[in-house]
Order: sequence, then structure tokens, then C-alpha cells
Amino acid sequence: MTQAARAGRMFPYTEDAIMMRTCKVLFAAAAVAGLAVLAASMVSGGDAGDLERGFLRPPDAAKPRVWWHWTGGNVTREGITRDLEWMQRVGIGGAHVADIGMEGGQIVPDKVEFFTRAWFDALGHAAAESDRLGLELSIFSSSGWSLTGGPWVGPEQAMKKLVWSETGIEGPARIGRRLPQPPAHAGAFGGLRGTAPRRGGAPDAFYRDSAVVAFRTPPDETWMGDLAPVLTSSGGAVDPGVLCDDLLETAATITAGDDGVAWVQYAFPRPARIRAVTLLAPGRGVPFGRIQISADGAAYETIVELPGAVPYRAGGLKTYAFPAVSARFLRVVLTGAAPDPEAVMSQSAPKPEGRYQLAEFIVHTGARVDRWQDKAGFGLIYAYETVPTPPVGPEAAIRPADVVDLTTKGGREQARVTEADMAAPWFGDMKEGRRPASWLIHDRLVSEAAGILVPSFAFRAPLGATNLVLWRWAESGPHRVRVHDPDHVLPKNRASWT
Ligand SMILES: [Ca+2]
Repeated sequence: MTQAARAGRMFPYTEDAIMMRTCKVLFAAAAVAGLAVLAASMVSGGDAGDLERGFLRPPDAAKPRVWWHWTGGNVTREGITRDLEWMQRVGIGGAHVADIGMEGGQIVPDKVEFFTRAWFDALGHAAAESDRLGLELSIFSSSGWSLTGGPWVGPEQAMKKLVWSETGIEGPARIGRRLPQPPAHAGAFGGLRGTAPRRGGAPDAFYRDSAVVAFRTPPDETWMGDLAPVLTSSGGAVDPGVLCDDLLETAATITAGDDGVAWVQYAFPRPARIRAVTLLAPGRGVPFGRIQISADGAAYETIVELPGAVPYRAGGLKTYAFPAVSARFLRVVLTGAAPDPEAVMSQSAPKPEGRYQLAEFIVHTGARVDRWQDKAGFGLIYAYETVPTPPVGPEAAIRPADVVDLTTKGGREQARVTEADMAAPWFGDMKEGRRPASWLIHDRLVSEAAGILVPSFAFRAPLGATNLVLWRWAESGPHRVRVHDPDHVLPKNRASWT
């Protein structure tokens, strides 16, 4: 039985009844529309001839405007005139000049580079010709694909991307070493040179420090090397080193079978607890496929459906997070084709590939934000609500032992905090431009503790009441706060704990 037949059977009306109701509604709507047309004709005094004449010779305001690409400086005065005369002849009302730094199309010997004297002359000619021909002319605020950029915008004022490096440190210890400088390459993501634009990007041009962030590594975080997996694939030997070296340039090629399907698999010596997988694919990005796990290497369960590359701003690096699983085997199956054409923006399934390339394939035992690269703007997601991050347990959150207890004399002495500091009214200090004493506690302890437990000085708070102040949270959400307020002192809204 088809979907439509099922739906029809469940619907309380017969098809004839529906048609009749529809006809009545249409008739009513047509009657109202007819009155409106009649009223308009009476006011304007026009007739059906006006409508026909207007249709055959629409007024300028009703004519379409067109997007007029000036590509790669390939512009001449003669070409401008011929374009505009053609537009006027075929009934176009105006053009929007879209200057773009893009190759292709007809090439002219003397290119007109954006914002040069020759370019302003060409634009002035276009404006004069538009006036002569009665066309409307508008223009981008800048050259396209560089947004608001141009040669007069230096690297310091130009668009930038956030880059970082990571250093693992065994603690507790006082560290005096110099941290490695993050990459300063042009390109869409981090140090991935292969993602640099073909032209226009200034290589290795600009770098500045932004911040150093230190956090205690959650105990369930295990480096790939310590998991000691064995790598196999459906299409020949793969060097495991190229899949975990943080480089796009080094990639494994896996030949697909006749059905267009290929897989790459990690086998762990013992079951590993896994919460996320990161994949990096050159070219158009991570293809369609699925991530599967198995306990015995025979029966596999799909835990992630890979949605295929987004047609625009694909972004090759993706982290897929899921509720923690235990697995001896984890494989990525690449099918190249969507399971369902409707899942693809173009509404047509791509053909399966003969071979696939993977540049990185990393499993994470610690918590990650699902598709964090896309959510941070390095890629694109059309529907964010479809990729929520799974909640994490206490092993990935702040340990209570990291919180300094200032409700005890010993805790206060250890943290060099007095009761007077904590009780100091903050509003007056702040109003007079001073940093309140209670805030200085935060300034001094923020690098040493995840938060503090302090006596409550709130109005109506009973003796012995305490407040928990956290200034660091678990690295991934969503978070849950359970409010314990037996004395009913806190207001019953989020203001109490945000
Ligand atoms: Ca690599």
C-alpha cells in the first residue's frame, strides 16, 4: 500500500467531499478577488486594454534587474556598452554590478583591476551609458568574494581565522617552557595548507597571540596511540600514520568494490570506550557513509550516518559525537551515495565513487561537541537542531575536589581569603570604579581552582548557608544544574544560578 493510500484511508472525508469543500473555498475567494478587481477598475477608470498594454510594455518599475558579473578584471568600455544596450533591447530595467575576483569567461588583454583609476573610469562609463539608455545601475559595496576587503586593507585589519596549538603537560608542575606557535597559514582551517584558496590568500602573512587556555584533561581522555589499534581497510594496505598526523596533505586512498563501497577499520586489543570520531577528507569533504561498531568483527551496528558533503563551504574536517559506546572494532564505511535522494540538497543521489581518500581518522574517548568545526564557523550546517551534542556524565565534568572550600577556617587560610573579603559589599566599590574585594578572590583563585564554596551573605540567608560558585564548566554541554535551596532564599528563576 502506498503512503498516499494509507493517508487517504485515515482521512475522514471522501475525495469528492474534499473536492467540493475546495471548490467552495475557491469560489468564495474568486468572488472576493473579482470584487477587488472591479473596484480597482472603477477607481482608475481603466479597462482590460490597459492591462494588456501594461503586460506587453511593462513600466520601468516592473522590469527585471540583473546581476552583472565583472569577472577577473575582464572589462572594456566597448563590452560595457554592448552589454547595456542588449539589456535595454530585451526589456531589462537595470543591472547590479558584481565585481568578482574569479577566472573564467572572456579574457581581455588589458585587465581592469578593482579600485584602480581604469576601474573607476569603466564604472563611470557604465553609469553614463545606463543614464543614456534609461537603465538603473547599482553595485556591490566592494569586490565580491573578498567581502569588504581590498588591497588597501592590511593584514591586521583583514578577516582572520582562529588558530591554535595544543600541548599536553604532566602535572602538577610549574611550567616555564615556551608554547609552540599555532599555524599561520592561509587556508580554511588551522594549519591545513591544502584548504588554502587558489588565489588571493596571503600565505603565512599574519599571526598574533590571542589567549592561552589551560584545563585539566578529563580522566577518560586517551590518546589514539595508547589505544594501540590495528588498521585495516577493504581496499588494500593503509599507513596508519597518515590518518593521525593532523595533516590534510597526507591521505590514505581506499579502492571501492564494484558496489562503490569501501571501509577503513580500527581493531582495538580490548574494548575501547569511544565518544566521538573525527574525519578529514580532501576535496569535497567527508562523503556519504556510516560509522559502525562491533564487538566481534562480524556483526556491526551503525552509530552515525555520515550525511555527505554540504554542496557549499563543505569543510573537510568533521567530528561526530555520540553517546559513549564500547567497541573492539570501529569502522567507517564510505558509500559515496546518499541512502535517499531527498537527503541531498540537489534532490539527486551522487554516483558511488571508485575510490575514496581519507586524510584523518581519529577516535576520541573523551567528550566532544558534535560537529564542532561546523558550529565554530569552519563549515556549514543547514539545520543545527539536527546535530545536538550528547549529554556527558560526571567523568567529563569538573571534579568536586577542584573546588576550594572557603566555608572552613582551614580552607580560607589555604586560599589566603578572609571572611571580610567575602562579605565585602560589591555594589558601592563597583560604582566608584574600584574592583570589589569579593571579586579579587576570583581573580586570585581562578587559575588554581574550578570554583569556590562560600558562606552565604544573602538577605534572609540562615547561619551556615553556603553558595557554590563555579567559574569553569565541563567543556561540552548541555549542562544540568540541580538547585538545592532548602531555605527558599533564591529567586525561582535562572537569575539564581547563571
Ligand atoms: Ca593526514
